[in-house]
Amino acid sequence: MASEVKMRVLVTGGSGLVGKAIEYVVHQEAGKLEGEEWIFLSSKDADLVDVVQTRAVFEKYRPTHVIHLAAKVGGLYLHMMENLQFLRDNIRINDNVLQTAHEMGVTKVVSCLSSCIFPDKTTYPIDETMIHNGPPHDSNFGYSHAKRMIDVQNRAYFKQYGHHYTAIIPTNVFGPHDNFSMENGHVLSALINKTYTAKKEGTPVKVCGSGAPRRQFIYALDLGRLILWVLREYKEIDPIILTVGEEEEVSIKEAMHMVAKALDFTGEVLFDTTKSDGQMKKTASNVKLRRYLPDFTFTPLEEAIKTTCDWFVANYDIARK
Ligand code: NAP
Ligand code: GFB
Repeated sequence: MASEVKMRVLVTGGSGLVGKAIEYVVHQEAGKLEGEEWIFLSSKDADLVDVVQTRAVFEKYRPTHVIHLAAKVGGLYLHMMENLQFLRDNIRINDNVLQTAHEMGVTKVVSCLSSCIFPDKTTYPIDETMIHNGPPHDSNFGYSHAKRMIDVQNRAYFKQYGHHYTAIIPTNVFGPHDNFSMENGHVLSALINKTYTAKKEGTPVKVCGSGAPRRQFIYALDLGRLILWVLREYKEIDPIILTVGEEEEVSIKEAMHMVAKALDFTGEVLFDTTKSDGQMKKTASNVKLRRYLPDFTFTPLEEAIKTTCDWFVANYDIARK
């Protein structure tokens, strides 16, 4: 007799950087418990901007739990060009997923915010209580406002229906299966592709901006492990920041050096100061996370960058770029 399904988890955005990391943790690190079913969606299964397709895919899989990652995503320079599309697509995707989850009786939803949605003018470190304290950085105001509304909507579902819909707030994520586009990707993936290409062609690497901005990077597999903990153990509606400690923050210049070392690149590195630096920093506190998980071990940044570079080189033909 088939065993009873206790939890059926639908992962929206399951084909992306974070979704693939969760899939790895679930299938390769024994993250899946007995009686669980995991479904990883891509936009080919359903365009979640469209409510009819969203309902159809929920009807098909009838999840009890949802990890909601699907979003229009991009690095600083794509945001600067397309704030309107980031706002509209993400508002629609998020409302379609949350409302359909509600209509179909989903027990728990874990959605994904981002540390770039916090107020631009703020004190540091930023913590979970500050999300709505002022306008976000102008470069990605569309995405930020759409993401902030997830937190508002989660609170409304709890107030009106007692639902346990919550959110996580990762800082900058990177790892295998990232989008390595030199134009539209996030900084580490773009720099990995630029450096690999520069080494092949014997040209300098062009880093955008001054190299002075600072970022807290979290490795996608560490994030995947933490998201499983949130799904199983985290009981709050209020969001939780998932990241390394403040002391792990590095400058873009330092990150570039780590990429160059990992790819054994000894050529020239140029800084194109005609390009925007974006937010100079958005240092986030992981004190709340540490209260829950004092012993969680993060992969050291240099080691995770090396693994990501090795993955990119080995999978160059299939990597998104
Ligand atoms: P990603 O690699 O670009 O993946 C995005 C995922 O969303 C893909 O699976 C994509 O499907 C799916 N998707 C996009 N538009 C869709 C649509 N209209 N309908 C259905 N699915 C759609 O992005 P990621 O870095 O994994 O991001 C995952 C989550 O983490 C997002 O919510 C993002 O805002 C958040 N986040 C990311 C970072 C970061 O640094 N990367 C930092 C903080 C928070 P296809 O593969 O079919 O296109
Ligand atoms: O990852 P990123 O694009 O996004 O990083 P944000 C931008 C920083 O890296 C800026 C520098 O300081 C850039 O000047 N940089 C240097 C580069 N070279 C490059 C390059 O080749 N490509 C890119 N992209 N940057 C994001 C939001 O902000 O925060 C995202 O836009 C996401 O949506 C992420 O939520 C967490 O960190 O500035």
